[in-house]
Amino acid sequence: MTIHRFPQDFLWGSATAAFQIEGAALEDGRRDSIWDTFCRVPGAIVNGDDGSVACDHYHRMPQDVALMKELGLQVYRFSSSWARVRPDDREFNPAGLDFYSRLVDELLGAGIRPWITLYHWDLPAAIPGGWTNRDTAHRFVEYAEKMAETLGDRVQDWTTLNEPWCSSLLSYAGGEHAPGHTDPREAVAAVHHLHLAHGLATRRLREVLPDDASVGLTLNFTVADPVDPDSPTDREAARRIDGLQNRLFLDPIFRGAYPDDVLADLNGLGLESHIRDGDLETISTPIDWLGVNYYNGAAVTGSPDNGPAPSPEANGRRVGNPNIGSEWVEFVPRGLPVTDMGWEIQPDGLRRLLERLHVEYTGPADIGMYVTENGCAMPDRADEDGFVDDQDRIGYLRGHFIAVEEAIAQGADVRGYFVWSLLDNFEWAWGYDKRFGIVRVDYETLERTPKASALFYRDVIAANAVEEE
Ligand code: PNW
Repeated sequence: MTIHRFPQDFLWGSATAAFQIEGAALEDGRRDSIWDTFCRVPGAIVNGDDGSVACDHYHRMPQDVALMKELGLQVYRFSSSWARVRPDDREFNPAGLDFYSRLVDELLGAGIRPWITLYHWDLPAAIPGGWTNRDTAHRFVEYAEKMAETLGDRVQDWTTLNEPWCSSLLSYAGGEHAPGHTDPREAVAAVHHLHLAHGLATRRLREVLPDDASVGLTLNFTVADPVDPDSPTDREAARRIDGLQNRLFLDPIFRGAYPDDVLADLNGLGLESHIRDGDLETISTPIDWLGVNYYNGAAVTGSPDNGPAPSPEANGRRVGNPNIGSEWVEFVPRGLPVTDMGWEIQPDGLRRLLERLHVEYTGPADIGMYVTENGCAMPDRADEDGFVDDQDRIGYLRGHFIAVEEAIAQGADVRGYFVWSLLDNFEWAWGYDKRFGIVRVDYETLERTPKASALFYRDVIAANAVEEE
């Protein structure tokens, strides 16, 4: 039997996000985020679900941290809710700041390293124009500074943004995420202003935080393979998706420039009109690590001659297409097994992604990577005790752990892994219908029950190794 061993100082953890688990949406001074208002749009969220209670983590935080300790987690990736910390975009909310301060103390008391993300999508609804407004980047810096002043003495690792692709293209062109717009011009404005927010905040965090603090950001990646590698159209489809979903976010940060081919694909949407002198210098402020979120593989085909593809159906609702300028690209199922999201399970895509990022981006920048999210939704099959024997999730995780180890063996500098997610939680447009947790949440009683995958993960962490099946 082959055993894959990880480097001695490899960090094992799990991840969540504020809006997806906290609940207490209007308690202790919190006010609406764009996700609270989006949840009230009829048809926006499956079953009309919202985040008002979620996993009730806001009230159950100490027990949740105790659970993390039982599972042997070494690091916990969470996000702070901007809408809780600065509810009306005016005064900071002491009760909101206090919640994160207590969470950090609880984690440190349990011997778990806190890993904070400042923006995991719950923008205060009070901010006019959202990310189409350049000023939002400056509001973000003020919030980031306040968080650093409050937690900088105890939190070492800081993430500016989670998945700006989602908060720009999927939110302002795709319409699937808040604020649910379908305007490609708004989407490119959001891309640039999110980049700017990241760069400005990175600079400010470095001024406020102690010297040994680390600052990075998390991107989501699509490994797009051409359906037929010999077909120029399929290769062109793959280039476009790689450009729009990966390089549009990597290149400004690592190379201080938007990729020319992507600008050409987006021609006419006005991305360049938002760039001011010095912006790209700000955006390319060096970071200490790159967070990599990977869930699935994808195969692409299509032809521009067929014109833009019709808008996809999401949750039975007509929405826009996030692949602006490349709407004709089609994603084709390859017959691989899929998760409950319908996403193709392809661990090898993660290995290839990490190796490529190391060679093209993080290696030259002399920084490491963390897999900040990886995991899968699987159907709920609880027995009468609430236990889920999720062998399918164990198989998914095992395959991806091995992929990470193989990438490390090939020279990729990967320093940690966070499973998404600790708990079943509010899966955005899919509400509570999709379950990503290694711990089951009973949404009637809010009881937590570790699934078989949580016990498997505990053993992997303890061994710092995983066996091939
Ligand atoms: C990420 N897509 O979201 C987020 O960071 C998590 O909050 C989320 O729960 C997790 O992945 C699982 O979905 C994404 O449509 C949501 O391509 C949607 C997409 C990608 C990432």
